[in-house]
Amino acid sequence: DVPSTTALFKSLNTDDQLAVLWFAYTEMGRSITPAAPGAARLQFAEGLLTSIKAMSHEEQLQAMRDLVRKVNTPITRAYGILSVNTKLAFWYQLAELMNEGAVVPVPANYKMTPAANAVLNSIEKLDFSQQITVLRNAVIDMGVDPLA
Ligand code: 45D
Repeated sequence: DVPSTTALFKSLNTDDQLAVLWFAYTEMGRSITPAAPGAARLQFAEGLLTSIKAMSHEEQLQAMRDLVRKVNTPITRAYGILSVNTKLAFWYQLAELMNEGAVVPVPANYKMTPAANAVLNSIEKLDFSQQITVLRNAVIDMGVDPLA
């Protein structure tokens, strides 16, 4: 269910969390698109996406790891003030940019760890709205809330 899948996700290490998000995106991508990850919402993440696009691949990966690990940086603080749906739309947009080659790709031969794979399987067993809830739970605590 949603709580156990969320807990499993949060127990993963940083790279496993990024990998699960990536493969969830590649599998959900087509079903998410009609729901149109809030083009309007993305205006609030535009500056953040622009900064990330300007980075080297290495820095892009580091920025994403910092978000997962809640390392305090200008990027993670900018993320921290976004609403949860904008956070999701931001991750979705990053994944699209990965597809376009503007953001560091997952290596073609990358194999998920068994732990990451177990979480992805458990996400796949949920219905679409539950999957979205798990993803919201996954991204809501990432980054740093500058007001906290
Ligand atoms: O070398 O607004 C590894 C709705 C290690 C509607 C790596 C919605 C090895 C309302 C870490 C693997 C609710 C539908 C490298 C929105 C290595 C609304 C790199 C929902 C390079 C927004 C890994 C939207 C990397 C939804 C770079 C459901 C991984 C959106 C990067 C869902 C992973 C979005 C990324 C999802 C994953 C986005 C960027 C699932 C993004 C996933």
